[in-house]
Amino acid sequence: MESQIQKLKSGMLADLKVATSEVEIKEVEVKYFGRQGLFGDIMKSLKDLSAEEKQTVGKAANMTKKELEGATGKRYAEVEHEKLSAIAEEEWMDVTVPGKKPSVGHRHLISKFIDDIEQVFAKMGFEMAEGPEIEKEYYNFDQLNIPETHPARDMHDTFWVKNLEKYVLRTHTSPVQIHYMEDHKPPIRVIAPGKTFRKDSDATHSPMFHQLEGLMVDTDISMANLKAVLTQALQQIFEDDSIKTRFRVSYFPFVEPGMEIDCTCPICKGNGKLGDGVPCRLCKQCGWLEIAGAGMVHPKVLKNVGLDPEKYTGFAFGMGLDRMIMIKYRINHLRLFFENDLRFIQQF
Ligand code: FA5
Repeated sequence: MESQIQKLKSGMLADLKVATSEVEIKEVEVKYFGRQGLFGDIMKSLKDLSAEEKQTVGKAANMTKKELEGATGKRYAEVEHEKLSAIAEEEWMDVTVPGKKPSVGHRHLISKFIDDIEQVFAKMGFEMAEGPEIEKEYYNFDQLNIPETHPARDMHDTFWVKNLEKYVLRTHTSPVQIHYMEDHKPPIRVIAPGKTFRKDSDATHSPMFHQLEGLMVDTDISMANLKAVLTQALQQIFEDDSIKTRFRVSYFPFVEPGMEIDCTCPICKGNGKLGDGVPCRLCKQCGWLEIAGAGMVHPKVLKNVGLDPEKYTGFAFGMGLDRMIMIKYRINHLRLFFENDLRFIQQF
């Protein structure tokens, strides 16, 4: 009987040695100590022994069981340790290696330029205003005296909002004039930079571009004020005191008279050619660059917002900001503004 116990012991120890997971150890436990287990068979056969033998064999059997239970516990611990070591090996990392720096973006040149321009106008007492980019036809066209038949309303120029009748992506910042005059009484001195949208696309036209609207309304505003404000502003924006402006007659339904404003070319200083006689490519040798549409606010527009045109006059202008940035920073394609290539953006 004692040799049977020894055999069982070495059998179980061998089985435990090759068990490599908790499940396998459990199977070994069941094989030996389970209800139908091999150890149970030995205990059952004790009943056939003499009282004296029962005592010695029983004692030996109990001691062996204890030993085997200890060995099982040890094997569980070993397997757990092996499992954790494998995980540690797999997930090992060197915490002393320097981390990767997350790349930080850069303020876009257009945002920087708008901030700079706001500073220039703020010094002249202009406030900042905003308006919606998805605009009612009423504000974008009707209130600005742009009749239903005007070509600017044409599908070729304008993005109409589908399923939202009479809404457009604003084609200019001029509707902010109307919003502002509805909410404020003169004296008014305000600028409104923002995104505008038209069905255009080439090196100097993009479907989304930026404009800056300016509006000044009071009891005694004339074109002299417009000239003074814009000349001052352009000199500061281009950081060049020699810049001059000129007005050319033009037509916008919301101003009367209407004009295009040109400024002397900041590259050739209005000469049409550079110091060494090379023709100036920026202004195509004419010495002037078109900068803004402008004019005196049309009496009908003043009436539309409830202001008496006999009492109040005002000027308004709208600059194309992207073109001004192209001029100031010598950028030759609008596309560069919208590709979001950090190598470009980080230069400014
Ligand atoms: C206007 O949009 C008028 N609202 C300006 C105005 C305001 C006149 C107040 C009178 C009083 P215009 O369509 O000319 O005008 O556009 C103004 C400027 O926006 C242009 O000179 C040009 O610099 C810029 N611009 C127009 N279309 C584009 C485009 N597709 N891409 C980039 N810039 C553009």
